[in-house]
Amino acid sequence: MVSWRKIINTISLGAFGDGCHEKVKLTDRDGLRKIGIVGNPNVGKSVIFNNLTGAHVTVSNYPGTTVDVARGKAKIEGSEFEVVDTPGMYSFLPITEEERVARLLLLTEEPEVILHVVDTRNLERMLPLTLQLIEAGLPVILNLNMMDETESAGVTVDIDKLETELTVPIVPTVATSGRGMDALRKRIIEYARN
Ligand SMILES: Nc1nc2c(ncn2[C@@H]2O[C@H](COP(=O)(O)OP(=O)(O)OP(=O)(O)O)[C@@H](O)[C@H]2O)c(=O)[nH]1
Ligand SMILES: [Mg+2]
Repeated sequence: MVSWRKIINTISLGAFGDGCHEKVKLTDRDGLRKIGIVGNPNVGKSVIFNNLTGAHVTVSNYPGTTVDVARGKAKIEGSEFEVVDTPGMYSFLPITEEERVARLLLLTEEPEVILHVVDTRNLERMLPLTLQLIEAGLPVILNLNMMDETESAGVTVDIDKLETELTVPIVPTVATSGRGMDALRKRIIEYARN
């Protein structure tokens, strides 16, 4: 299992943007284990978030910013998790305020699982972020979303091969219809157990 402290401590503070005051652990409120949802804008993160969480969702500004962060709870095979829907990011090296917040959330809140949601139609454009997350030592599951649109576009993905290359679990979904969501929950709980 990845040591989060180690990652936080070894990533150069310069990359955080404006200083070390941001290295605050923000939520351990109920001691729940966390799932962080990340990915480019408009790939289906919030639909995945809504599928995973129940009715009790809170949306608040990330401290000191105008960026909204949604948090909810998911119960998977009897284990409860806090799920955090992070703002869209193109890169793990932040440029926009949204990207900075997304990066800080990942590095300060220590999710046990990072769900990287991608629009599979544009997989090639999205994989660099997957690689950045993996290289940062984060516990990534790659979620190939929009599989309906991908299939309609005639694009196929060799999931087994990609899984072997990336060495992280990969789960295809259609978030809007719920297809693949049970498999996603299963992979999350397996991953969190390891
Ligand atoms: N066809 C199809 N549409 C989807 C799927 N998942 C999400 N969508 C649609 O894609 C659009 C974007 O979904 P969101 O969940 O808002 O995307 P997001 O990643 O949260 O976007 P930001 O919060 O702006 O970063 C919405 O219109 C969804 O209904 C899917 O699997 N298939
Ligand atoms: Mg969203």
